[in-house]
Amino acid sequence: MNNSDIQNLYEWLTQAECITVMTGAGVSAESGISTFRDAQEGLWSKYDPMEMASPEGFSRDPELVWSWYQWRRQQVQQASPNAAHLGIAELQKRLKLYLITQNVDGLHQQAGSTEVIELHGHLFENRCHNSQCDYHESVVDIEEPLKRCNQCQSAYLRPSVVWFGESLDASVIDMAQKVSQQCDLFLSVGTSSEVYPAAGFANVALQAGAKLIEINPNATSLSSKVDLLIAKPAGQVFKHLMSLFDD
Ligand code: BV8
Repeated sequence: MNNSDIQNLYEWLTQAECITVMTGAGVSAESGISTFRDAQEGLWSKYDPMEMASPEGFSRDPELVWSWYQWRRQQVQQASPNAAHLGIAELQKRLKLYLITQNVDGLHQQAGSTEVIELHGHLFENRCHNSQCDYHESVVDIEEPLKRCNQCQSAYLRPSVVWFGESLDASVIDMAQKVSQQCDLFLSVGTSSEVYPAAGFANVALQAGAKLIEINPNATSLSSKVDLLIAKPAGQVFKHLMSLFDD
């Protein structure tokens, strides 16, 4: 691990007034959760996640999409937060730090992070697919088969996540916009920076004069704009970084 990168990261974090962190699926990779663009595993390898995480995909084959989410819930239930989740949670206790995530796995909260801005909803909640019906469940049975809403009987239950082509909650967008505008240091961790509006918040921070750091083993469309690029797995970076806070 390139010590000067981690030393710079440590110095920029401790000198910053206000930090905003944006995470994507890559921050959960070292917890054993496949990212969105990695080849899906086993049974799911022949399906396109972009297709399944969409209302069209659900309407076309609700059983298939429901089973995919139940499989993902089982994958997440067997996973634990890794050093990146734990490091970000610890930094939140020591520094003025806001956390935006595209992930729906809840691992940031499990690691101890609070006030997590979940752009794309939460995997372990269900809601009715009929937008006129307000039925939702905050406890899910990961073995339960696809079922119709108990309240309206007209639509199937589906996970309370934001699918491609669906709008994000306006208040969540406002919060993410605000914390991206007011930070002087923005960290993009484990995201391909391809999904909008999530990928736009780094540019909001840039326009507001913030310094940008990207932590990702692979180059992204953001990489050419950042002030510090750490092309390493997030878990390794945060493990090393947090040892500097302990010195
Ligand atoms: C919207 C929840 C307004 C579900 C997700 C046509 C029609 C409609 C919309 C659009 C359209 N064309 C474009 C759009 C906009 C669309 C979009 O951005 N599409 C992209 C593909 C171009 N966005 C939307 O639809 C959004 N809504 O715009 O509403 C609207 C409404 C109607 C009509 C028009 C507009 C909604 C987007 C939300 C979709 N839901 N998740 C679920 O999870 O099942 S997004 C999904 O992708 C996940 O949340 C995931 O997090 C996210 C982004 O991906 P990443 O997190 O970046 O993950 P990815 O796999 O891509 O990359 C992982 C990265 O980690 C890699 O770079 C890898 O190198 C790195 N990595 C790997 N290991 C590590 C690592 N990094 C660090 N450490 C490691 N160890």
